[in-house]
Amino acid sequence: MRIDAVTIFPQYFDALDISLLGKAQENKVIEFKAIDLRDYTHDKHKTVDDSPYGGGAGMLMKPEPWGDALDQLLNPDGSTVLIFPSPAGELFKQSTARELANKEHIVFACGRYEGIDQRVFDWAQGKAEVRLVSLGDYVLNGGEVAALAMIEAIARLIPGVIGNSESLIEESHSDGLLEYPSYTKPAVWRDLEVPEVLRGGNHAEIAKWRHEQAVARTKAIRPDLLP
Ligand code: JDK
Repeated sequence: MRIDAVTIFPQYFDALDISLLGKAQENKVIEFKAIDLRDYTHDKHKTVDDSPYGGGAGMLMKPEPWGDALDQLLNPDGSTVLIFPSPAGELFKQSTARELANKEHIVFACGRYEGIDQRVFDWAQGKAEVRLVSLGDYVLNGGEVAALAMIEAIARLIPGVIGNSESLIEESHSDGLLEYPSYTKPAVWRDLEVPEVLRGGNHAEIAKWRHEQAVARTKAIRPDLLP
């Protein structure tokens, strides 16, 4: 899988060289590149923004640098998935990550200011599979942090990125419930004991207890996740 990110702040994506994703890049399991949008400007000041037609507060991103950058990046056969992180997009979910983990090439177009000229989205339709995707219902300063979170959620589903694939199998059996509580040694810490059932070694009983805990937590904290 190849992932590109177009941005005026490529340094954000240095974080992808750390830990499991860094290892996955070294092993050529994933290939990641951050592209500086300013490399596709043609004026002395490398301008990427301008004021909005019709008025209003703030600045917008000009279409020309986006067009020139994406001309270079999108597969000519239309097979690239082009993701615009946006507070106005579809919500990014685990199911979105699963779907995107099967793609050969994803480009994240990371806007700044108040966003990007609408014609960039309109032009890209037909040249790629275009998706506006929101990380959640809050406003960030740009698309970079949202893209980083999505990249991490997608990449960890690719075989060979996470060492312990049993972790992923267990996740897939969690039925969309919140996690059950987990414990490690010591058995007693600051007068707090690890629940007896987990120390008994009865695996059927442990599985039942964990499921009950997950359901109770979900009911209390995220009832919207229950059927
Ligand atoms: C990409 C720019 C910042 C965008 C205007 C008016 C009410 C705000 C600032 N999940 C998520 N949250 N935020 C993003 C995201 C923000 C971005 C960009 C992604 C590019 N910004 C920005 C829009 C406004 N808008 C209506 C909400 C202000 C993704």
